[in-house]
Amino acid sequence: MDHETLHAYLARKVSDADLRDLLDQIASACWSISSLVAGSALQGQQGDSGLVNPQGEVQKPLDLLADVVFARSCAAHPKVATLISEEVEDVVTLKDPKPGDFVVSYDPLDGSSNLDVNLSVGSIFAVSRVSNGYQLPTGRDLICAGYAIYGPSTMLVLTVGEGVNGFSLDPETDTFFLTHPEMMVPEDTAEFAINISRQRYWDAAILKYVTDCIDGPIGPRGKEFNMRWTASMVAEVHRILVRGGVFLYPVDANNRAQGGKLRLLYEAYPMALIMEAAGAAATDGRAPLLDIHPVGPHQRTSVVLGSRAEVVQVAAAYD
Ligand code: AHM
Ligand code: MG
Repeated sequence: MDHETLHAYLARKVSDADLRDLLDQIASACWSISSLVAGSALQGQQGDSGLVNPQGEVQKPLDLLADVVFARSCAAHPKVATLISEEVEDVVTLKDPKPGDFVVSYDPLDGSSNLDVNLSVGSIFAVSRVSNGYQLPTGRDLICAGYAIYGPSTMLVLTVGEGVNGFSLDPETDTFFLTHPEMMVPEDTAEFAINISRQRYWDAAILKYVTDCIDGPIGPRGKEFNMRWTASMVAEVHRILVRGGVFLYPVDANNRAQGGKLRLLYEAYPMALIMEAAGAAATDGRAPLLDIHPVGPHQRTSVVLGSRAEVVQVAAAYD
């Protein structure tokens, strides 16, 4: 085995020592969360906590633990000024923000409905710099984004602006090694991901796009499509990075009042930065997700991301 460590990769690629240290801290938070996830049944941390998050969703014990781990790791860094977490109602100000300080937005444990059934979950994060005294970063402010996936193996997938690189956690040494350099999403795909149980709520455009895929060779697309849905965005994005595909969680008649299902700052933005850095696209069906202006920390959005040619097809269905 001759893989570069995450630490060596960061030393080579990230010139700002503060950002490098922050990414090291985030990686160690992900390593801790990976152990918590692996031990959750033995530690009696499955089931619901009986609490709800700011969006009224039931929190799992591990949602809360992962949030504490993530927040502590980030707060230990002297230049982190602001934290925005899925599990915390208000934006947390850690210090008087100075220009160049960091804002970290994160979902400490995404897809946590998969925990009790032992399927992949993950952590999602984005880093930006404090700017203009405005608390919420826009998508184009992000300087780095990534996710950790806790699956058959634990991986950290990262972009520091250009390119996307995947690091696998070696359980023998508790070290992340670069195993998936320069991940790129193929432009074309024949695999889509959507929660089809919501079909009766879909807009006409989504219904047309999915119906055309399902019609396969006898429909307008003229080819066979496959479908996957893991109910874990990290797992969907990881699959798309490895073998292509398109993921849709659109605004529909049932979630329109909330603005959609997935959250802009700590779910959609980070995955959009990763997709764009891997040659793929990420939109709300029409416009790039990174161009949406945030108005609240827990704002939701429609999400369509993955292989470029399919994202274009969805946009065409909306037109
Ligand atoms: P969460 O942050 O509460 O875990 O919700 C986000 C998750 C995504 O990972 C996934 O794409 C989606 O919710 C699944 O939703 P559904 O249960 O409607 O299939
Ligand atoms: Mg989430």
